[in-house]
Amino acid sequence: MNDAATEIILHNYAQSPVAEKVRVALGIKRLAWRDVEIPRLPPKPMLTTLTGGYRRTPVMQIGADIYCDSQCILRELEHRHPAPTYMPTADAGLMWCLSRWTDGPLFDLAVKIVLGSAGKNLPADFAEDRGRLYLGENWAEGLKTANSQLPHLVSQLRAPLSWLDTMLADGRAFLLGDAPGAIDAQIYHVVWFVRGRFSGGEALLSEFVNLVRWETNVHDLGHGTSSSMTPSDAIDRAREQTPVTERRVLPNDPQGLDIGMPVTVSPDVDGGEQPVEGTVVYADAETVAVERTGDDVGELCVHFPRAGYRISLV
Ligand SMILES: N[C@@H](CCC(=O)N[C@@H](CS)C(=O)NCC(=O)O)C(=O)O
Repeated sequence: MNDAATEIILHNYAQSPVAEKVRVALGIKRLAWRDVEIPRLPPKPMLTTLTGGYRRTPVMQIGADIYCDSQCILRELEHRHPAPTYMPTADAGLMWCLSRWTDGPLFDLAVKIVLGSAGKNLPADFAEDRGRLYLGENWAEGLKTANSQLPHLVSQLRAPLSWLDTMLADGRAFLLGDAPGAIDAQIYHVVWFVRGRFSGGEALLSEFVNLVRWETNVHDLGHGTSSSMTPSDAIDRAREQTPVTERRVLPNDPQGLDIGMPVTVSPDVDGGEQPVEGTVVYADAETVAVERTGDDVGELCVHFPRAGYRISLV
């Protein structure tokens, strides 16, 4: 396969903590990738042309295959580039389970701390977009609650930080030992977000010297090697390539999914997001991939995690 078919393209922006998770993950595997900058706020027409409506950050593209959500992205990177592995111990299953907590409740807590502490300093359009995405329809109320409960919210974050700090006191370089793993990136992105965007972040983290040493180790892994690409070149790439996803649905699918079945897929949270429409190409316990034909881009295959996503039959 030529470079165009296999080159990793990451649609992201610098300030995104979830993109930082994936950039660190690219660094762990020392991969080369193309960096497409996307807007921080919708509309994101060049991105949604590829995804069919999914608007979150980041999204990975390889040829005409589009991978939504960092969970799905890390899994695909591990599949295509197995060494060095994201799972350096024999506990991969437990690590995936733990990542449901880092990517869900832990990240949501950090978002509440960052948005709640920023209060009136948040630009109105940003507050409205992220408020609705993370705090539901009553987001304005949610922001006030987060602001008034800030000390409590910080106490909820301080506990896991203290557990990790105690564990790291044995001098290990990374959470699982000498080698970095996916879980380092999955916890690091929350610490990076809190340090960079919560006004009390520095003070909170300074309590944890072992965690700060680990943070430096993860930071020093770098982000692999990136070079920029324009959004329109990424769209051209998708048009010129064809999806490589295998057509297969594993038995015992709880939703009775089958190849060719029309479905919609969206994050299983109340974020007011547009579901992606397509027909099932691949489904197993952890992934679903749907085929769609996009304006200007032809046939694409869009991949999502099963855990955390809702598939509706149409
Ligand atoms: N579960 C998703 C979460 C992605 C997410 O919420 N990303 C944030 C940025 S850090 C986002 O999309 N914010 C709104 C935006 O970028 O438009 C993942 O792991 O990729």
